[in-house]
Parts: sequence; structure tokens; C-alpha cells
Amino acid sequence: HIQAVIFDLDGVICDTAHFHFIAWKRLADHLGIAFSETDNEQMKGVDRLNSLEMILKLGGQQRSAAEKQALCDRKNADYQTLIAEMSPADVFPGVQDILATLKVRDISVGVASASKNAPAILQRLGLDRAFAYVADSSLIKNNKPDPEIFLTVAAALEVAPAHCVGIEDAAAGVTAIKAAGMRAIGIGDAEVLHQADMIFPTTDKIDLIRMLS
Ligand code: B16
Ligand code: MG
Repeated sequence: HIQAVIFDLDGVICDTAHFHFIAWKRLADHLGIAFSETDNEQMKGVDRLNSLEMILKLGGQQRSAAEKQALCDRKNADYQTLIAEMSPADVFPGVQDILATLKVRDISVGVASASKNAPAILQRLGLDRAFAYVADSSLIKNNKPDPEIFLTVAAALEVAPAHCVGIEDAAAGVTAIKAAGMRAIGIGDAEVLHQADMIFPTTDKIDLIRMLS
């Protein structure tokens, strides 16, 4: 039976996925590269440098390692301005109810976000003490779709992967959860997230009984 639920952050707990898109779109414009929401879909859950590589590839452009670092810093500065105003009101509907139910049922909760901004965002949302463990993505060697981050959180929670559920809005994230040997809940488009065991359109539509049984 399920003993732990591991949440992605961007797109599951709050709508930072939208801010990532805006910041990447601005950077792509700056580089003269066409970049759509469909392109962005492939980048969800993908770490910062690899996301930049995907955009450069779209434009058939190449940059040195130092230039890439500067472009990543530029995007992140822009992104941090966008998220600066976030508050507890930005927690997606349904999240607090799910956390309350899991607590009553004594089910552990963790966060597996590829974002280096995750701790700051959780703090702004008033959720910095809501999770037993939040992965430090700077310590993760292989990013989503690799299962490492989900396995790291499961190990920290001391729950075997077979007894964990992972919740993700990104195709790369769902792939990571399945590769970790966990039950995968997809939030969003059923076509994009077809690998998931269950898909709900938004976090507040999660059927907890189904998810946990
Ligand atoms: P940062 P998640 C991911 O967060 C985002 O989906 C992805 O778009 C972003 O590039 C990545 O974090 C890195 O974020 O630039 O803040 O370190 O969905 O895994 O919570
Ligand atoms: Mg996400």
C-alpha cells in the first residue's frame, strides 16, 4: 500500500511552469529563436542548462560553455523577478486538502523538483515546513527523465519505491517516476502524459481514493 507521496513543484503545487515559459520565451526572443508553448512542453521538468540547450538546438545555434552560463543566469534573473511576488494565495487549489488528508493517513510527503529555486518558492507559498523532505536538485547528478531525484526522495523518506506515488505535470517527470518503479499520477494533458498510471486535468481534480488504493 502507498506510504509516501512525492510531489513535483512547478505545475503541480503552483503555476511556476507558466513563469518558466515566459522567461524562456524572452530569452529565445533575445536570441532570435522562435519558441512556442508546444516547444516549451518538452522542456517541462528539464533542468536549466538542458532547457537552454534545447532552445539553442531549435534555433540551430551554438554557444560556448561560458556564454551558456551567462544565458542561464539571465533567464534565472528574469524568472526570479517573475516569482518574487508569489504568496500562499498562489498554492494551487486542492494542495492543502491533499496534504491534510495525507497527514491524517500518516502518509509521508516529499518534493522532487528539478528547480534550484524550489526552496525559495516553497517558502513564499508558506509550504516550507509542509514536506518531510525536499530534494536538493543541485546534488542530483542525473536529472529527469532519470529516476534519481524520485529515488533520492523515497530513500530520504525511508519508503520503498513500490509504496510511493509520484505526481508530475511533465512528460520527463512521468518517465522518471515510472523508471523509479513508482505509481505515476499525471497532471495535465492526457496525450502528453500518456505514460502515467492515472491522469487528472488539475491538482484539485485528483481522486485521492483512486490515487492511494
Ligand atoms: P530552475 P519541476 C523544473 O521544475 C521546471 O519544470 C523546469 O521548467 C525548469 O527548467 C527546472 O525546474 C529548473 O528550474 O531554473 O529554477 O533551477 O517541474 O521539476 O518542479
Ligand atoms: Mg513540473
